[in-house]
Amino acid sequence: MNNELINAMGDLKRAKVMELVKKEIEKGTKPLKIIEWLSQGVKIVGDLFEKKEYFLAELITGGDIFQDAFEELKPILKEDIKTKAKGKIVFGTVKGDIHDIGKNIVITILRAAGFYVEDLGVDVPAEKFIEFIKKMNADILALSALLTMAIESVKEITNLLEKENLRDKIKIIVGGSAFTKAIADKLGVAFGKDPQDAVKKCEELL
Ligand code: B12
Repeated sequence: MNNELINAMGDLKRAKVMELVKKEIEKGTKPLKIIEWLSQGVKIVGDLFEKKEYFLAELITGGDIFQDAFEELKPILKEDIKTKAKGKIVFGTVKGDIHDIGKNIVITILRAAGFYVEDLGVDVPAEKFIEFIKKMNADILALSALLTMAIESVKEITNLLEKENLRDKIKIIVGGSAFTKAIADKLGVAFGKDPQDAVKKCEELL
């Protein structure tokens, strides 16, 4: 555990975060491990925001530093993924939610693992997901949501899939801090907690 890195991320010390990330890369630490530490640091940012010690500007900075650090890790991520998979995935952050850092990480790793992933972006309406599922004849629908209220958008998507008689033809996986396994179970969908879990669950779903 690199507490210095976790705290530098939580304290929004961009230069320190970048320096420590580079050091970890040089040491040969696995990129997914570094992402785990950065995520713990960004969780501190979220918690301080909740306590009103940080404001929107800090939230934005936190996301931005994470994104910068992730760019450093991207080139070495591929080596960290071993898998047999392959299938077509439609991926997006659901309507009402614009968080995409986690989504982008999971997509990078799924692609590195050999999946074809169509990234529909953020704040994606249910109809657009359905359009792409049909167009691509996709195997899996992957949905990201960090806002609790965005869970409603997932229900809207599953309802529309039922209406279009597509629900049995597509597997659904959700992730992001709005979800727990219990919530996913209630919705009748799979849950992935991080990029490694996403690869594992998508392989199982196929
Ligand atoms: C950075 C950030 C922002 C940035 C987002 C920048 C961006 N481009 O994404 C900005 C500043 C824009 C933002 C805005 C807002 N935010 Co914000 N944000 C965060 C913060 C600090 C970090 C999120 C993050 O990027 N984490 C790092 C990534 C790597 O982690 P992750 O997203 O969880 O993803 C990982 C896993 O969940 C998983 N995963 C993610 N998606 C998927 C999908 C699948 C299929 C799978 C399998 C796995 C998976 O894998 C990822 C990698 O490990 C969180 C705090 C937190 N604890 O999450 C708050 C947080 C999510 N935000 C929050 C809020 C309230 C807001 C705002 C409403 C604030 C406001 N007043 O305007 C707006 C909402 C705007 C909107 N409509 O969406 C709340 C949500 C509360 C709730 N439960 O509803 C949080 C929890 C902060 C808090 N504690 O209050 N935010």
